[in-house]
Amino acid sequence: MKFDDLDAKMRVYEQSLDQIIPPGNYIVARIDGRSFTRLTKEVCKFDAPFDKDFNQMMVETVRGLISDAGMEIIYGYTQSDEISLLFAPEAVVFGRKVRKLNSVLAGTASALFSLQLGKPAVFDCRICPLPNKELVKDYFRWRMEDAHRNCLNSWCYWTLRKEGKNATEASAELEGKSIAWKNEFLFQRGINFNDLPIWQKRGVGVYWRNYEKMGHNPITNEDVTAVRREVYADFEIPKDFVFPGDSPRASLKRNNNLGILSLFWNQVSSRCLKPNGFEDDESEENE
Ligand SMILES: Nc1nc2c(ncn2[C@@H]2O[C@H](COP(=O)(O)OP(=O)(O)OP(=O)(O)O)[C@@H](O)[C@H]2O)c(=O)[nH]1
Ligand SMILES: [Mg+2]
Repeated sequence: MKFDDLDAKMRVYEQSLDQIIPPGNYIVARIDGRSFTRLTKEVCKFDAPFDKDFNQMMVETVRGLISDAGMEIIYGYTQSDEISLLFAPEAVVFGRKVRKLNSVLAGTASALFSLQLGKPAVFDCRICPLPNKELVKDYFRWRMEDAHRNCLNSWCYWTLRKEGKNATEASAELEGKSIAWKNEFLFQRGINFNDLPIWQKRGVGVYWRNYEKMGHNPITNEDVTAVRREVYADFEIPKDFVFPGDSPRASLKRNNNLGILSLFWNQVSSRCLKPNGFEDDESEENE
């Protein structure tokens, strides 16, 4: 058989499971750490229930994914070991092929997170096509409510563990208990659930925004203000999901909340990732 004939014959099988997200649908990808219960408790021993460094690595992973302009991601969100990414509705990334999105997103997230951790870590990915904006809002409301429930449960669980209960005893004690009971349980131990950091209760939003940067024009000898873009990590997202672009928070103020690892990310991206298609995340709009 000639190569061209063999090629055509085999491609039919290779492409037999290909799926494409139909135009007009929003694409949402959810990336989730594989066996992160073991990774966070045995391999690395991160603080429980919440570890700031672990969360920062997740945030930097989202930042890295969004910084790849070719991906057309308009909003990123992370809580626990998961990341949700919203693509522009008209996105043509990878021809909207499900297998390509799943494999590249899982691979990229795994690489970005592993580089920060210094150990191999693996993420899976699933694609969720959403036919309208309302469902996109519902999707993010769902993940935020999941974060809220997990936050309350894990604070109770780890409080019991720190009091000496083993895993089975702690789970059994919380079985069937109401939200009010859990709040009271924490309150009696000096933890006011309402006062816990918002990133623990709702997760973290990551998106492009503009900011003003002061500069000096040596020719005119004048101070000038330039508008630049950055991938901003919002650790205090509002209770209700605000659709990207509708956000009053996409302001021009410089934020001081940039991740401590963004410096690390800039170094990694310039050393390792730019040759493979990652672009500068500081495009100048108005000098
Ligand atoms: N110590 C610690 N653990 C965390 C933190 N954030 C998330 N995790 C853990 O990450 C795990 C995420 O849960 P799952 O995704 O359901 O469990 P998994 O073990 O990753 O299992 P699969 O996703 O099915 O592979 C839970 O065990 C969380 O406790 C953190 O800040 N500190
Ligand atoms: Mg997981």
